[in-house]
Amino acid sequence: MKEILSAIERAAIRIKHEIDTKDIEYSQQMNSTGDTQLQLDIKCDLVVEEEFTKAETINTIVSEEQEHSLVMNKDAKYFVAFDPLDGSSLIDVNLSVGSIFGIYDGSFSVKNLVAACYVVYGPRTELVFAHDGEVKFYLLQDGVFVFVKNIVLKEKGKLNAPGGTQQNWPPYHKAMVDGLFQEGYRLRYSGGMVPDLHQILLKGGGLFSYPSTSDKPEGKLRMLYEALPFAFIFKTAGGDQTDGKNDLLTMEAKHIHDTTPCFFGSKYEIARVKDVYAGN
Ligand code: FDP
Repeated sequence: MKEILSAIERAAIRIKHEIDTKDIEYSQQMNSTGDTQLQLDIKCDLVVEEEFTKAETINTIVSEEQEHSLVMNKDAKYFVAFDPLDGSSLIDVNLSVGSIFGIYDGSFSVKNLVAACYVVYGPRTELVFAHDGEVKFYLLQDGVFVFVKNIVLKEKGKLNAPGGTQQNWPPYHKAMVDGLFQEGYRLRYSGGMVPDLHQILLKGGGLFSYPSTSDKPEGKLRMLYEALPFAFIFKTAGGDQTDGKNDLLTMEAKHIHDTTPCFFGSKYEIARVKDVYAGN
């Protein structure tokens, strides 16, 4: 696991450099989910793959930017799914973006998810790693990721980050989001999953939602390298998560790029989501 974390750290330092220096141009290619790739997406994907090639404990990788999985060491223990540059549609307006990693032991089954990690590239580069019952928060200082603190969520937060196009939300979802605002929750939504969830984790709690919508009934966010790693991180930090009806950490992806509706937050807000969704 240490070897994988070191590979992620090396990749993150290189990705930060690419973000700071590379031109923002679209390629002619589309990724597995039909988004036109930026040249930066392709470069960041290559960077992660190169760093993971050096890790002997990695068996197979899945990337958002690659249609198929790639076997690296067929007898090795870990299977790693990643999104090398999440939120890349925010790059041209200079908002924060991130990388997300789900680390599975033995296969890409959710029951084998043993660690999760993300990196936020903002004014500062920060890394969060959940493993062995702890969520550790690191800050990049002078080329080294320095441990800052463990992240632990409060029972109830103050932030509300509602994703998706409102016009396409189910009415009960809209009522739930409005209800939280009426309770005093404040809107905090940039459109980047990594910084939006990072904010909720560091400010102690709140709700991030990306529901099933009329245009995307299966949600938008990808299971193996977006929803499940964050479900693992929120659960480990003492918060909770759901797809509305089910615990995300019991849900198997049928295909490596499957999506799911998802909700992450502190316990109070997730109990509210389950309550509302159970009646609909
Ligand atoms: P993006 O399309 O910019 O890559 O991963 C997809 C994602 O960003 C998430 O980071 C983000 O939370 C979500 O899509 C935003 O979608 P909406 O604009 O539909 O809310």
